[in-house]
Amino acid sequence: MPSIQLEINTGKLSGEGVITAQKKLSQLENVFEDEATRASMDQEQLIYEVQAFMPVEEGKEGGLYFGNSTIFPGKVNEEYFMTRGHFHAKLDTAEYYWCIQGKGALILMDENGKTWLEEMTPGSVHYIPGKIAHRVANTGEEKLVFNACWPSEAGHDYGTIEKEGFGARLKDIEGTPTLVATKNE
Ligand code: PAN
Ligand code: ZN
Repeated sequence: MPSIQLEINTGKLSGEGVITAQKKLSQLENVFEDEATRASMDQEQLIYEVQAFMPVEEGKEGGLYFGNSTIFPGKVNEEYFMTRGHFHAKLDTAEYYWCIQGKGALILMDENGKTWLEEMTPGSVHYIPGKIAHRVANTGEEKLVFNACWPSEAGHDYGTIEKEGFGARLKDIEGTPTLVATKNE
């Protein structure tokens, strides 16, 4: 079994089998409410980076995956840089997130569209129950770094969020991160 290293101060993973993927603004079409502003910004801007260690085949039951996500600071108009967000494809599978560095919000949504958030600060631990969509926004001035652990059978359903979105968006309203309900809620 390969072994990996977690850099304790930065949450970064290294070792055999760790994969890294980056999301630039160019890859996040229609993720932010103000698509015209997103399209007018620097498309090379890195929004987030994800590392994952997946020691068993994807979809296999009983295994666990381990990840590190870094979201860079910034906004598209009033909306903070954030992940795409997803339900798990095997809907009733849970996940842990824990914050290493920075300041942010874990945005959660149930199947009825009810949307709420948990604040992320270094050391905060977040249990995301099954059937709950999850997305993270960086509300601070520095990088937001968190680790995650999720079941190998979970998979990712991005399509539902692409089609229906979350019930609310996290915006900087006069300097305060505020959940603003979307029209289709
Ligand atoms: C995380 C997320 C990661 C990136 O590892 O996949 O933070 O967010 P998106 O996948 O929504 O782009 C996780 O929740 N895994 O299940
Ligand atoms: Zn997940």
